[in-house]
Amino acid sequence: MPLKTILVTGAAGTVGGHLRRELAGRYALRLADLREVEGLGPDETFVRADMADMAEVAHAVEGVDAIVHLAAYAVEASWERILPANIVGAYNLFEAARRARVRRIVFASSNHAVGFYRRDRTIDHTVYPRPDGRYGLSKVFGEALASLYADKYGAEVLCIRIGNAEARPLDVRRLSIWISPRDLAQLVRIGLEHPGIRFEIVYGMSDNARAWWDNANAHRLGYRPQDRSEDFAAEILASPARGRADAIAEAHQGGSFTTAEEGGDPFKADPA
Ligand code: 15L
Repeated sequence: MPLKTILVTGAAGTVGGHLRRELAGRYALRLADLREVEGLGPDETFVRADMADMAEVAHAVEGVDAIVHLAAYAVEASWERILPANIVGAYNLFEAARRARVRRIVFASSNHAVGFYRRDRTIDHTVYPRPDGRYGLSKVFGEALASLYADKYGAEVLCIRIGNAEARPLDVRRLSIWISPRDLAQLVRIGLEHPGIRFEIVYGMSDNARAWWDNANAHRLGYRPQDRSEDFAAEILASPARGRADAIAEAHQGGSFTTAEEGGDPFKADPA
């Protein structure tokens, strides 16, 4: 059986790198990005694509079996950055997929779509969005776009509100929202393979004892996370806190995004 061809947009980013490693050998990956993707494996090809350019997106989508849409400006930023990369880019991707009759899409949403929920509240996939900035707002737009394309055009979309996908949790907040690369890959595979998906929202987190999210919808779809943030808790709680103390950020799930302005997440270097 030939491998299914999956288009991964934003493949040169951090999450793209994790998924390439985890999904190697299972799919033929067409890797799209503005930046060249390094070190292509035997089942990988690269296509340069600016998501804000419909013709380039249409070219990237041509002939694939399904799509994992990661491409985005991935921290809080100015409207001038978010609009083309995240909003126009998401529209172009869904519309190009519709025209090319590619139904199955995994959309990388973010915890920042609901970042203004307080940490003392447990939320599930049905809550009303509460974005914590322009970046979070663009992820709410992507989820709404997915809903429209599912209802109106028969798209099949799994939206994953990713917490923080890294090899290990980075700080106290991430103990609640961390997802390991292999658990994220499991969710992406559910999005690509699970029969009968129309429009679903799940949270992208591992088996985290300090979770703020009820991930019953992911479990209903068969998700069984393998990793636990608690295994790193003692070490993280013993290390000095990073960043400035900020009562608003500390009270809300989105953390520093809730008070960030153009500079984005102060724990991440903003390339701007
Ligand atoms: C995100 O959505 C960002 O893309 C990522 O860089 C992290 O900042 C993450 O959220 C987080 O909330 O930790």
